[in-house]
Amino acid sequence: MECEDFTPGSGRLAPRAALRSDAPSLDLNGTWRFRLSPTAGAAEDFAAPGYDDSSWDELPVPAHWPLHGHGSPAYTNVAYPFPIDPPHVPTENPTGDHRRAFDLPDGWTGGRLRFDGVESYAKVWLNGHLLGFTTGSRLPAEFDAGPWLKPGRNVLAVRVHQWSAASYLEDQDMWWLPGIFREVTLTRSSADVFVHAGFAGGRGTLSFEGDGLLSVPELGISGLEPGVEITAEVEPWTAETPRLYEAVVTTAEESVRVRVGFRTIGIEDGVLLANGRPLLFKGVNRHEFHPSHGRAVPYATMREDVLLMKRHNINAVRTSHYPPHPDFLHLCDELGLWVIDECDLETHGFTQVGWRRNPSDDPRWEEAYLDRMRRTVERDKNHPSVVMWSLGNEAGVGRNLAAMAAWTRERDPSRPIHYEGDWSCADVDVYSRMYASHAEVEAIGKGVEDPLDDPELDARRRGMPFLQCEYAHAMGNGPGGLAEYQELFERYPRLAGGFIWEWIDHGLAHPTLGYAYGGDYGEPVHDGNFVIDGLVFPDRTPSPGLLDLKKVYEPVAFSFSESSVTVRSTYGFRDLSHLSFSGEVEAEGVPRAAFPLAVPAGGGEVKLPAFPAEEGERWLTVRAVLAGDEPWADAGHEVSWAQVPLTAGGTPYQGTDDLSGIHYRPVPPAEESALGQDSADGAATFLTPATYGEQIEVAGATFDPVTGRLTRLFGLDVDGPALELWRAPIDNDRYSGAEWRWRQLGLDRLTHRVDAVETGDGLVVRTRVAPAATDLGMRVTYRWIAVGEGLELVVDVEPDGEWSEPIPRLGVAMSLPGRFDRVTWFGRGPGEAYPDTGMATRVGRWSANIDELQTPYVYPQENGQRADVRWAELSGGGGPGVRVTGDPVFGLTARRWSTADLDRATHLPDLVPGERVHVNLDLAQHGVGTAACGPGTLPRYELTARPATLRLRFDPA
Ligand code: IPT
Repeated sequence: MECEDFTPGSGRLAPRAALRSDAPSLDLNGTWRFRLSPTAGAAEDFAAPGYDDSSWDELPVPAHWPLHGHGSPAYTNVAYPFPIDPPHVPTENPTGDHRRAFDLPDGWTGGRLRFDGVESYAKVWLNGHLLGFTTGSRLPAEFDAGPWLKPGRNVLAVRVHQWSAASYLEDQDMWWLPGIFREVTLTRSSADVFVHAGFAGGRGTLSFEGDGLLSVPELGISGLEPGVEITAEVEPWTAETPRLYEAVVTTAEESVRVRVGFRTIGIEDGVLLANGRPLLFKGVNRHEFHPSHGRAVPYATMREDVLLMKRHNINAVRTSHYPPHPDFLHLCDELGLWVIDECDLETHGFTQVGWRRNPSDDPRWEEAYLDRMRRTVERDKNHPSVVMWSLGNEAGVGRNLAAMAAWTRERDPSRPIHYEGDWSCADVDVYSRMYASHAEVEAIGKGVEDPLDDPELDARRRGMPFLQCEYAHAMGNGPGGLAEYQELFERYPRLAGGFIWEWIDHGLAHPTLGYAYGGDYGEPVHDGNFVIDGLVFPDRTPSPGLLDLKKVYEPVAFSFSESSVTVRSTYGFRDLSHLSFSGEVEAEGVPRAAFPLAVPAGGGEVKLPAFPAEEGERWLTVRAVLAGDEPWADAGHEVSWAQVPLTAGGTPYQGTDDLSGIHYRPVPPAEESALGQDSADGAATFLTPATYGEQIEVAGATFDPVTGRLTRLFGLDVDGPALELWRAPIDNDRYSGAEWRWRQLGLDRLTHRVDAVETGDGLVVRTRVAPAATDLGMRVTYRWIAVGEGLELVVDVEPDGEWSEPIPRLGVAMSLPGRFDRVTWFGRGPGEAYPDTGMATRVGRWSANIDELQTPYVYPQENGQRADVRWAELSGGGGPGVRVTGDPVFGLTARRWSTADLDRATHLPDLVPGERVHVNLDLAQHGVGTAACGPGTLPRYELTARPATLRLRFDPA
């Protein structure tokens, strides 16, 4: 088959820059005629201008045909969804024939047909004449249309094969989505320019390659000839200060506009520099994705991505794993993001056959590799935002990668070259890794990483800056460990930061499943929900992970003394004069005082007002917000903040304890309980066994004498708090094997044996909680006593047997009538928090309804815990409420389904509200980590089985 050729294309014109030209162009997007064939070999008669396509369907261009009712999407991560036998592809090769007629405006001559993106192989005819073919899905291709254009009506025909030899080079972790998914244009522009704009020693340098003359009216530059370098007084471009100058290059045929940003990227002493200053990437990996349109992303959506990134303190993007739509880079220039522009290349699936026949080292593929790199660099070379070229992702090692690097270095020596897949770094300028642990990143930061075998390569690599092109896998609940990475990135100059994996969940809108992931279209080979691992949900709602990232990436840091706050800027390229600062004091979450803070542009120590002495919990919150509108956010947008508790004397607390609350700290051994002291022989001193058949009453509560369970509380029908060790596994639990071990252990099916139910001043229920088929268990004693109108509960937990590994959760679960729908609490909020997440949350008084407490992870899993809750009131439905108070704090979740329901669900619509409200009151949870891909929970956030005490109080409210 011709689509099984190693050659990347034929008939195409040399690649050139994506430019804004005044030359006429004709937009050929819109409604085309479309026909899908199951194999590649159908007759090509449809290319003839007179062919009757009236029986064909209609299809929009740009689009992926599987998202318009023709065939289905398919998702694989590493695996190829076809047998590995390059360059061959299956006979079952969905093939989309596309046709459209267009009228040429009067007087039009010549022009190029430009395709900005077609997956994976396109063969193009104009008026029945074959123009050629192209591969390289996320790269542009231009054909000379001139000789075949006719006045009046013209007919364009394009045959697109889903599978081709090129598919072997496009094994990125994403949906396989064939189609003409970017614009088609007929343009009379043919210009190419390469503008070189640097910034060094406080001045800009400017020159260009190409034809014509360049002018920059704002700088008084006009008539600059190619190859002549001039200097100018300019403001530099940085992602923080994206200053652009409009340049025009005029040739005899056309004028092209290029927005010039003056900046120089360098590496000195192993430190990555921009304009001579250290450059720290606070980055994300961005795939192009829209839940209805796939990679045919509307402009407004690209803009939304950039705005969201800017508003969440993200300053960099790796365009994983292909060049994005050209407009995305214009937005990065304009709004300010550093970009690693990655070539459209991945051959990851060869890893599953021991990298045998990997195209990266096979000379027959060299031209295809070089073609992809040339088209990347030529298209995007004028963007100041693009500060590094990346050869691709996960393509193993080999000569073709070296050839790409050599060509790139020659063509554009101004930008460092990146590629992660070859740890020897033989062909690149920066040392890059993915998912390295904190410990390894620290070793690299210190320059004491394990050596390479080759001393020369080792010495070279040791002199390179380091970045994590992927880290902190944002799949489901999480990622944990962000703050600890950032601390390292900011501490060691060699570390140039990193890029979270990844920006968005690629969940496809589905009529019954909510969002679809791998397997939902019946794919025989797929990788399930591994495609749902973003910082924003498919509809771009920020997940808690993005909110945490915003906090971790914030550019202003605060520290407190007894009378002042010290403000430190971590901006690299601007001062603090665009921010306004203020402080606020809340007592138990109720505002008490608010005041402005006069912070110098360079930061520094600022005196705090004197706060009166007062008992009770008070917090001082300081904030930095935009003083005026920025192109990416309005005045008032919060950039950074910090909180500190006030002592009773009214000064910021200076101790080292985390007074925000639990944020899980090791559970101290069970303390002596004030309730029902046990005597040495284990018998209660003041308690007597309950009598069978008689309900037990303690204050406003009724207990079952057999199970010891609370059945009624303040007149409400409740199902009493009982120990639970289980959480609906999060993705990091599932993919790390922890879920499997926990299920083996039976933590999801605990039995509760009641050993004694004793009454006296209160009630004591002694139990042993354990799964079947093992001798491990927990001895759990519940002690209830009346306090005022309410009840106090002390739960003592004592592990029984050899518990050798972390447990997911330690807490009690109860249920309330379904009429409850609102929770007001004092603790961390407003969002969810787990031991190693929730940096975005702050101590305050919050209120939400039960639906709002749920985090809609596309794959349902444990979510929505409010941490460090001092007290919470559950109310609603017109009846009395309940107040739960922690001593000192507890973790709270409230849901309309049980943990078991959440555990069983695989898509959001599976979660159907039931009759009850299920409430978890937790002492601790195991950390979240990032083990779905990368390191697990850091040891300090592990929850291990050990003696523990949970103290709660219930009051009518
Ligand atoms: C890494 C890939 O580069 C990325 O595309 C994505 O698949 C990620 O994994 C997982 O979501 S590669 C992996 C072997 C570390």
